[in-house]
Amino acid sequence: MATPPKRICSSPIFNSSFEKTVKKISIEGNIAAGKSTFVRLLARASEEWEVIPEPIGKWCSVQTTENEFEELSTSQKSGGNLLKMMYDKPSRWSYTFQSYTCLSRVRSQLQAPSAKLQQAENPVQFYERSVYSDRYVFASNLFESGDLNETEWAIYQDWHGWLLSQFETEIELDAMIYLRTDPEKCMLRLKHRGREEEQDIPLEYLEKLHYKHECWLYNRTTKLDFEYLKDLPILVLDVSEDFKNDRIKQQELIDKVMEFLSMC
Ligand code: UDP
Ligand code: D5M
Ligand code: MG
Repeated sequence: MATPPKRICSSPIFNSSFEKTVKKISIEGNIAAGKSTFVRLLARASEEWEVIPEPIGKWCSVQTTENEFEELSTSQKSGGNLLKMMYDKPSRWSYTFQSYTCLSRVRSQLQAPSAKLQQAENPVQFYERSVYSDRYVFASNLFESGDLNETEWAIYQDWHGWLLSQFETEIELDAMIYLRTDPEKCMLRLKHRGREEEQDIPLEYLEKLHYKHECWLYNRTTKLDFEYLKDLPILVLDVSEDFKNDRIKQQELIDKVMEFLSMC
């Protein structure tokens, strides 16, 4: 299902008279829906497509600034595994986690296209998730579950809104792709992936995140604070069936993405 675009899709990467445009698309979906698998597919599908994976490695091994602590060993420089800390003690670490994920996503979304992409006729950058899923899925859910308190949620929304307004034109997306599948399937995939930090995640958490995604990207009933997001084109792809090992299914998905891109 694709909603028609109501906004011109262009993000200037050159300010010269030879203005080229790069489309910025985020890939959204629940934990273990298949986003990383899907972006790897996209990266192989076209020379004109570049993917920016979620910087999860940074969250699992927070590093202190090297220059400041030159005398420290590598293990001493590590600020720890923030993902694990958040899952182990969400009421203590959720706010810290949101500040760090948002910082790393802003950095990712500001990343200039590669030299190769700048030569492309129809360049596209695909991001695994976005600063918007941070807020409208995760942070909002953590607030509702009491792991962010009223004060933290208010401060978060204040700086999140302000920060994005400062980088508005550079960060704005042209469209989103929602990889939709039920929470039970995500749980199976999560267990299959076996990421250590996530092994105690209950199905109930995935159900809550699923509901957040559905309200935001499928039913489009979430109250949004960024005007342009309200009309953003969204392609919904059902990924309940295995596509990782199914060439035909993969091609079907790529075809849908190509058709969608031609409309936005
Ligand atoms: N996976 C799978 N079949 C699929 C898609 C994903 O078996 O069609 C597996 C994938 O190999 C991984 C797990 O499901 O072990 C979660 O996928 P991924 O890491 O891509 O999900 P993400 O969390 O990035 O959405
Ligand atoms: O997402 C990677 C992991 O990171 C997964 O355990 C969810 C978690 N994550 C990602 N962003 C957030 C925010 N903003 N808050 C809390 N948790 C988050 P995966 O879906 O596996 O690629
Ligand atoms: Mg992933």
